[in-house]
Amino acid sequence: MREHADDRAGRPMGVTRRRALNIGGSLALLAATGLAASAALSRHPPATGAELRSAVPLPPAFRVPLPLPPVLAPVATSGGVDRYEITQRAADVEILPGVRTPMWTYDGVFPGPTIESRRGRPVAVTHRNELPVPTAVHLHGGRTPAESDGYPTDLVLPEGWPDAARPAPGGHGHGAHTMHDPRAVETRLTRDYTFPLDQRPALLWYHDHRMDFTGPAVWRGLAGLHIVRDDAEEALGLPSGPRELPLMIADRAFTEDGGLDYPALDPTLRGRPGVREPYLGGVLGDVILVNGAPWPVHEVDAARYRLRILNASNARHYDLEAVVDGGRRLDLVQVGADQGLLAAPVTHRSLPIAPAERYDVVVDFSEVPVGGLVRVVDRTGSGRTRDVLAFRVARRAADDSPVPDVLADDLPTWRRSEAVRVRELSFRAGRMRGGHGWLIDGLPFDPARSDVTVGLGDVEVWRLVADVHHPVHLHLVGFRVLSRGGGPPLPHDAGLKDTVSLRPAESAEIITRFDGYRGRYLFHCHNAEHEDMGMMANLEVT
Ligand SMILES: [Cu+2]
Repeated sequence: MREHADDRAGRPMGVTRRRALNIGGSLALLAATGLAASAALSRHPPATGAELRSAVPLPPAFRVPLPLPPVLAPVATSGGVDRYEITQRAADVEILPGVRTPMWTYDGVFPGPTIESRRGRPVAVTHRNELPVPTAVHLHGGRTPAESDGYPTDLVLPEGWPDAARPAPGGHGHGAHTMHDPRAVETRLTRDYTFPLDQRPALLWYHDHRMDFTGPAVWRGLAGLHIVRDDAEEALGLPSGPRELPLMIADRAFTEDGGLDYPALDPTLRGRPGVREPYLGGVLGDVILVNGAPWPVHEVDAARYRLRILNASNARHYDLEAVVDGGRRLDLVQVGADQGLLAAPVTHRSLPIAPAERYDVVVDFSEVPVGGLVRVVDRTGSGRTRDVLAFRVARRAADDSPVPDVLADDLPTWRRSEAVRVRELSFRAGRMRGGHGWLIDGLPFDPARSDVTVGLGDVEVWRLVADVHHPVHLHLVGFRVLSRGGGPPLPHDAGLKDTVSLRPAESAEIITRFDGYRGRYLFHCHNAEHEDMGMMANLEVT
C-alpha cells in the first residue's frame, strides 16, 4: 500500500495513523473500528451483524421435534373482555437436548405462551415483572392505544428498583435516559395492557421494548406470539388445526455451560447499554431455533399446511426455501403478510424475511413421497446456519383445504394523490454518545424530542433511505409498499405490512393512513441492536 493512500473519508492514511498515535486512546480506535464495521457491512450486505460461535456441543439438524408454544387460557372473561396474566421471570429452559439454559421468560417458557384472540374482542393482559430489570411489553403489529403500546420508557419496575428520578443501581446508562422523559409512565411490579384488537386478523407478536436493552432482553427469551382471527378468514377454509403451524424463527448462541451468549457491555442489563465492537451491526447466533428448538423436525400429512412464519431474530435475515430430497423446491404460496391476508395468493420459490416480518404461507406436501424429508433452508446461510427446520411426510391423507383465488377484499388502496405529505427519512450509521450509533435523519433516539407529528386520519408517503439492511417498523399502523429503488415493489412486498426490509443503499416508499388512536408512538429499525443504538424515533399522532 502507498504511504499516503486515501482512506474512505478522503484523508491521507498517514494523518490518520499519526492522529491515532497522538491520541493513543479509545477515540481513535472507535473511529477506526466504526469505519471498519460499516465497510465490512457494505462488503457483505446480507449479513448485517457478526456471528457468535457456540461453545457447547450442538445437536444434529432435524432430530428435535418441533415444539408448539402453549396457548394461554384467560383467567377471566367478563364484559366482553378476555383477561390474561403473564409473569415475566427467570427460568431454566431446555433448548438444546439435555442442556439447561437460564433465560428470561414470559411464564417460564420460550417462546412465551401464545394468545389467541378474535378481531374486535378486547384483550387485557396483566404483566407481572419478577425479573431483575425494568421491562416494557410491546404488541408488535397491534393497533393499540398509546398507553398500552409499551413505549420504551413506560416501564414496569421490578421490586426494589429505584424510581427513574435516581440512577439504576450500579449503573449510569438507562436511569439517566428515563430521567429526561417527563412523559414516561412507570408502574411498579405489574402493569395492565389493554388491546382492543380492532384490526385485521394477523400473526402478531409481543416482546420486550425497554429503551437501550431490547436486543439482549428479547435474546434472553422475552418474545411470544399473539394470533388474531375472525370469521371471514376462517370461512376461507385454509389449512387449520394441526395443519396450521406458527413458526417463530430465531438464532441464538450458547456458552460452554449452556447459557445464552450475548456480547452485552453490561451482562446484568442494569447499567451500561450496548454490545462489544464486532457486533455493532447486529448479533447473530450459530444455532437456528424454531419455536425454541434447534433445527427441529415436524411430522406432517401429505397435505397442505399453513405456515405462519415470524422472524424473531435480532439481526439475522433469512431467504427461505423448501427443498425436497433430490433438490426439487416446493412452492411457497403466500396468503398473508405482517398485517393479515393478501388480496390474492402470491407464489414464491424463495422468500426473504427480515427481523420482525411475518409471512403466512401455504405449502403443499401432497406430492412428497411418504417418508420424504422437506428441508426449509436459508439460502443466505452457510454451514449449519443454512438449515432452519424440516418436515417429515409421515402418511398420505385426505385434504380438502383450498387456496382461494381471492383471499380478502378489505385491503386499503391509498393513492399517492391522497397523501397530505411526503417525508424522507434516512437510516444510517453515525456517531452517538461518543461511539458508534445507528441514526434516523442523523439523530439517535431521544424520548423527549418530537420527531414526526402526523394528524389523525392523514395519509402520508414516507420515503425511507438506507445505508445497510434496515427492517423499518411503524407502530400503530399498517402500510403498503409503493416502490422500491424507484421501481415497483417486490413480490414479497404484497399486502399490508408493518415492517419493510430496506436493502443496502436502497430506498423504499410506503403509504399509510395514520388512524386508530392519538398519542406517542414509535418507528424504528427492527434490527434489535440498531434499535438499541439509537435507530428509533417518535411518531406523534395528534
Ligand atoms: Cu437497522
